[in-house]
Amino acid sequence: MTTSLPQDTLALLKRLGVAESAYAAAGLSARSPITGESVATLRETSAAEAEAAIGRAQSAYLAWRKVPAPRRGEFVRLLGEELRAAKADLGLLVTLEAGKVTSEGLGEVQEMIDICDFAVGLSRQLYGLTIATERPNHRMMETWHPLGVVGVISAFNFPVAVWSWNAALAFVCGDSVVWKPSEKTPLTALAVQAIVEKTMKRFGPEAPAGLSELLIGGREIGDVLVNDHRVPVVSATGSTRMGKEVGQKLAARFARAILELGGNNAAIVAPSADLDIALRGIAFAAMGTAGQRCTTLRRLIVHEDVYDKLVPKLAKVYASVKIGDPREAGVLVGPLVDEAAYQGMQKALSEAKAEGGKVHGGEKVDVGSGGFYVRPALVEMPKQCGPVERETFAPILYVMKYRSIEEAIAIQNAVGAGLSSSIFTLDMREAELFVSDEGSDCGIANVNIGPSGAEIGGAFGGEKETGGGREAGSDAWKAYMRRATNTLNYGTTLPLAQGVSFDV
Ligand code: UN1
Repeated sequence: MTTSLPQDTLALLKRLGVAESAYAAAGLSARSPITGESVATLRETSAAEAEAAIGRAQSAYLAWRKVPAPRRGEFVRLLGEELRAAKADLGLLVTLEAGKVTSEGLGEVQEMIDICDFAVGLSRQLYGLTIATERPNHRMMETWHPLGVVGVISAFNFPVAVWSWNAALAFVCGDSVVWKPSEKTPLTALAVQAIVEKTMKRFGPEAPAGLSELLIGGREIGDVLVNDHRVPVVSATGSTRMGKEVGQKLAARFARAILELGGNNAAIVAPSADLDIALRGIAFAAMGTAGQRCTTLRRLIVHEDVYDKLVPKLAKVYASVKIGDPREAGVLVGPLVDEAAYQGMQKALSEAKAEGGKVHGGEKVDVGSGGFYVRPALVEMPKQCGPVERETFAPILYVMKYRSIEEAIAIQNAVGAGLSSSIFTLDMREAELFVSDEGSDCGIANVNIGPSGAEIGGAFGGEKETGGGREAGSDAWKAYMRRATNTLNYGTTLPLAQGVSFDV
């Protein structure tokens, strides 16, 4: 690369329409994991500014809720158009700031476009039910109404898509959005905010100022959002520890929480599995995004009859996968986000060794650019214990043996997190058992594909310590609206429900 990373980044920000005043100031340092160097510094939002932003968003909501939902859908359609136009630049910015390989950076923007398309259709389908009533000449129905300001707290690993899953739905639902992105990825957030502002201009005065607000900074500024009574729902993506704190604060003021927390996702490889498909599915799910997705495959539960066929092949793939600058063609594994991620990985690996694990890979790789690059680790474990039971946000895949499908499902379910899971099998009974009531206890359960790489349309999220939130598809929109049950009497008497009489 001839030009410097900071130069490339600033040129991209400019092309994406971000005003220089937004990033050329002392304060928070935005680093690229590609080299570890600072590419820009930004001023952090103060608590007073955050409160003012929430106030603007609250006023915006009061105006936006009056705009008919299909018109709000038109706004999101335009947002999708702007994202299509900006895809190459925004995708590259994701690569620079989060370290994702080119196709994954672009894929993340595609996911934003997809949720916009989904939300446009949804804007004409915010249906309520009509319900049979026991009272004559009455009608009972439910109606859905805009909720208010939606708070979004997102993580570095999907620095823009997670915002869009929430924002696209919130906008069609008649809500405004206040976003606190990860302090590790503020630049992509500035770019998205610039794209939203451009869309608002195109849409015209019906889009109120304050419809989309951005708070730059760390946890303290996130807390302002979480504790503000004008914010009836907060969607928070990140660690289980973070979600526990946020969830409790929201509960204390009876606000809604949409929590997308840690995963400790497993795949079962059954004796009948198509091992070529399994190998490719496992490789992408475990090593893609350098193991930094919440849906990353972290535990592989392999039937003892196929273990010796699969694991050596997998070890070969691990030994040969190309690691390096995520902008380079052919590279599949980019950098870890920072040194702390690297240390966390090394700690988990030495714990695994102490528990009897046999480690392939995991070492630091010098790609000549600074940054924290590692060879993904494949760790053969005698049983599920120690670090296998928790999420380490790095490319470590623990492999274990099983004998019966019931045992495999029990191992799969025996961890705190409940996000995603999969089984590789051609045996229909096993596949059906895995997705049945007695099967995987996760929010996502797949057959013959890995646990990561979910598409827009299905509800995304998980159970147990993953937090229970659902986003990005199905009826997830309901979390961004309030439901009212309405009973209307068009008769000339007043019959009471349950046969109660109250004659005055
Ligand atoms: C996340 O890791 O935070 O299913 C979200 C996937 C992506 C989203 C992951 N569509 O892997």
